[in-house]
Amino acid sequence: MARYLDAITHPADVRKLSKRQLRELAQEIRDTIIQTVAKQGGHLGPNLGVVELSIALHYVFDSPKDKIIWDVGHQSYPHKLLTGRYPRFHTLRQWKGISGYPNIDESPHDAFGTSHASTSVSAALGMAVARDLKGESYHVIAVIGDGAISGGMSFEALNHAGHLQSNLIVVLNDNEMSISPPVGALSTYLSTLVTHPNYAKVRNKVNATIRKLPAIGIAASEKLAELEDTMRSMSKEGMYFKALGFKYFGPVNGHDLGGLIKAFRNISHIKGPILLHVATKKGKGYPMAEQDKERWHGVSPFDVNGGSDLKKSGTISYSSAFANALVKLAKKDKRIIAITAAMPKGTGLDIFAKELPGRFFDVAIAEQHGVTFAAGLARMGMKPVCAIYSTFLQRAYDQIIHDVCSQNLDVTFCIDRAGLVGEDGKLQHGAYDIAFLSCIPNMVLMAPKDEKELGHLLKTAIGHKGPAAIRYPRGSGLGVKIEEPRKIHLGKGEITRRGNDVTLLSLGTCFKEAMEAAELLKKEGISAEVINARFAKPFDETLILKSVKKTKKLVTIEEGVLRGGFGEAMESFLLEKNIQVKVARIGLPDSFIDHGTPKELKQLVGLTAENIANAAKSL
Ligand SMILES: Cc1ncc(C[n+]2csc(CCOP(=O)(O)OP(=O)(O)O)c2C)c(N)n1
Repeated sequence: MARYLDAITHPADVRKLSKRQLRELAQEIRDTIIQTVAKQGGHLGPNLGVVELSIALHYVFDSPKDKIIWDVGHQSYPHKLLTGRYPRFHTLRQWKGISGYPNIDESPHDAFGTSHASTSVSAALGMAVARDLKGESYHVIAVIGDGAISGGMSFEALNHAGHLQSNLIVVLNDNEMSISPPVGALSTYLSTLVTHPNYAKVRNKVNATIRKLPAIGIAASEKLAELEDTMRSMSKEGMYFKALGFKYFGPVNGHDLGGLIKAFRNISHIKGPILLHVATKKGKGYPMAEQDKERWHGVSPFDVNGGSDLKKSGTISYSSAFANALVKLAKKDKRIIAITAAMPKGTGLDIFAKELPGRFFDVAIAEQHGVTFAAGLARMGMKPVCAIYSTFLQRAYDQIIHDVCSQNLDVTFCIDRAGLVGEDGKLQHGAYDIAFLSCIPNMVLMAPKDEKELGHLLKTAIGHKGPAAIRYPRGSGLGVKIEEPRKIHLGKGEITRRGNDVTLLSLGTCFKEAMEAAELLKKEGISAEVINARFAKPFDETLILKSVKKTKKLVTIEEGVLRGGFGEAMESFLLEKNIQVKVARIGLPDSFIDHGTPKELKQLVGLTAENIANAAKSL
């Protein structure tokens, strides 16, 4: 039983509470989030940091009439709890349960779906312009972190918003952290605003002026002019935003509920684009998360008291296997450079950064820049390796084509989280990379069957003159013994089990399910040949042709979309060769796949040994 949350079915219920009750509500929200994330995993630090901010937003603004857009959306748990979703919150990130991100199909209060960084100001501006064109009246508020605001799209959106001068509120949630420490001049600039000796003076002056504004609905022109004068007098503070055409306020303390409510109330009267700079503490209220912000950004289920990870696997992850192999190769070849876009820990490159700091670059949340930066390095004879999650590489598509592949530059893409990622859901699955990379001229695309082969393919990719990509999944490897990375002949697959009746051709780590399917088929007297394709492009034409000419039946297996995928390429290849083969393709459907456990999702799409065996039998 929750004292307050049980009674909050709509944000209007929040407005009925006294200041003391709001503070108690904040504690209840924190407790609920800690308990739920400890059980289910999810984003902890980002949500604990925005509890007061979320309460104040819903206290002052009138969602769903007013639109609140959460950038990335990983910090939307308090918002979900304040908008009637407490009764279902225990289903967070579970199949058919509450999503870990805003989702327009989940609630009218989720004004815009998010998951990738730096989209909120663009979406908010679009909504503000639609409102004005339709002659409507409501507030549009984008809440964006200091990490996400450094992404290119945010610059573009601020630039455009400053030009249009539409009424728009951007709340900068500045906790001085991305997932890892933020990178770049903008974050240095923001922290000078928060830590400047004048901060307290400036903040008091701004707050005092904001507080002097009359209550909602009363004409406030004189006070507004005074406020704008105050702002103008603060020559340096917020200069960056002012130069872009925004009115800058802050920084205000993001954990002072009363102060936040006043600030929101009063800026809601001001016309044009406004930026309210709010200083928050990531992990606020859970001491371990306050201390180690990176570790507690996003977590697996954990023990609330001791903080230990309850799901720790004894097997090395693909990310670590990749990073270890890269360090080995880079120690022998000075041209190798490692690049991440704000994911040093997630990609395993923190290992590389420790060993070879001079050749490690975190470019911030800037996948597009990261890829073209790599192209520049490659043009000058270096061997850059971009480790980017499949879903975030989508951002850099034109850069891959225009800057890397068209010039046949020597960039290696290490595509982590390829395939289904599980609980993070539909906008984080690495579903499309096979389809979107294999159609680009000059691109080589590979996928290892296990963590040992990942090292071999990495050496192959770096040794190849031209662009090459390796895709590998989230999570732990199969537990095979790692060997010294060795080069594999480009485009060579391998037969891992001989058979005569059907060919099971798998790309990547679905190899495991393919081998298990062959065992199941054996029990039914069917002899399956299993091929580990290794290469989606160029693929092993000779090996595949030889096998299907014998078996006349082919099942392709891939953890990527079927449309434009590996199986489709096989079908058109066989058609071109005029070879009659019955084909079944297993992979991801032409629909967005929601959140759930990896096991549930694999079952849903049929990436299981049983389904592969059934497909083979149906042929
Ligand atoms: C395009 C893209 N790249 C990378 C990520 C992974 N990512 C999720 S949250 C995050 C950090 C965001 O930092 P900030 O905006 O400051 O929010 P905070 O978590 O600190 O509240 C990153 C890099 C992403 N969501 N989108």
